[in-house]
Amino acid sequence: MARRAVVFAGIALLASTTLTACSTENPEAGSDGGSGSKPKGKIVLGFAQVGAESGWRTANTKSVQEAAKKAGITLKFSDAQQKQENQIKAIRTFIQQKVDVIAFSPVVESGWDTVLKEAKDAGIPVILTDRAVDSKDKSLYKTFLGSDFVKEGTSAGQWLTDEYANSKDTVNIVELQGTTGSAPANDRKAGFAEVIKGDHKFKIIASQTGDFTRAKGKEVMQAFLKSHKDIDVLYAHNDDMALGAIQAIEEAGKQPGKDIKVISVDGIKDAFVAMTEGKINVVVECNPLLGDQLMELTKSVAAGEVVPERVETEEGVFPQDKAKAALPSRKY
Ligand code: GZL
Repeated sequence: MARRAVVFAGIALLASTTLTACSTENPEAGSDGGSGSKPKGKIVLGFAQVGAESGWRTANTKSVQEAAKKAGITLKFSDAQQKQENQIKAIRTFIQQKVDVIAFSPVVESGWDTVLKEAKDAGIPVILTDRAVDSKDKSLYKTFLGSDFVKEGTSAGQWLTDEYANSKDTVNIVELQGTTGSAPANDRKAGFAEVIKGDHKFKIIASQTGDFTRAKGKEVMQAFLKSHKDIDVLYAHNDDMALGAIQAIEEAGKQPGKDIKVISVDGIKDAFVAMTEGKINVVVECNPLLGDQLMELTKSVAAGEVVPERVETEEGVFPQDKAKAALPSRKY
């Protein structure tokens, strides 16, 4: 999937003022203590977050909240606990509250046109951050800020084909997919499959969702280990599932990183520690620190300015031998 990506290089530091308020589970609380009136001159951003399912998500939420405070933007924040109906409800609440801008990370790609049309009819611009929607109507949102998940999948596949370049043996792979229907799960799977399809020695013998969580990642890996005695590689769509799977691998008496090579995505600190311990072989970075860029875009769309259709974050690939040196400077 070729994409015109505009890498948003610099992030202007924003004047700091106080964050007036940030509702937690329920956007009803609002930034004005429920009085209904909006602080004069302040932009009000409604942000509907996916949930708190992973270390990546926690870092992403912290980045958005800190950046809003720094930018002097009033943030109304909601946590959907990984349920689309909760995100839709939060967006409708933001519309009723007449926020200036709505931003959200769609938990899954489909089913957003109706509520996005309601935001458009209310004259409220929408920014997609982190995950994308599959809507054909590009007028329903102003821009997408986040990663190229297909590229992350191809980077994971490229590491594998390099690692086994001189091997003729079959390489049995199990895959822990992210949340079913989500853009990162769909695209990381597609990118990885695209790269390995060129060499028939690579066989994905099992592939199932672990919903981006440690607990589910462990549970599904336990099932994989029970039904497959010949697993060579685990490809996990995020670090939390990889870390859960590592526990299952060790409990099965095998060495993660050696008996079963582990490829992961995100780049949270715990994954770098696991790489220094030899338990993960490579991490493809997915940057959650989108807060400052999101606030820049929020100010621009609130002012009616034209913004790039797509703003991508810059990310790297960290093989195990790079982990020790990189760990001290990891920010999430
Ligand atoms: C990717 C993000 C994914 C992370 C997971 O941008 O949507 O969701 O890879 C997180 O850790 O749960």
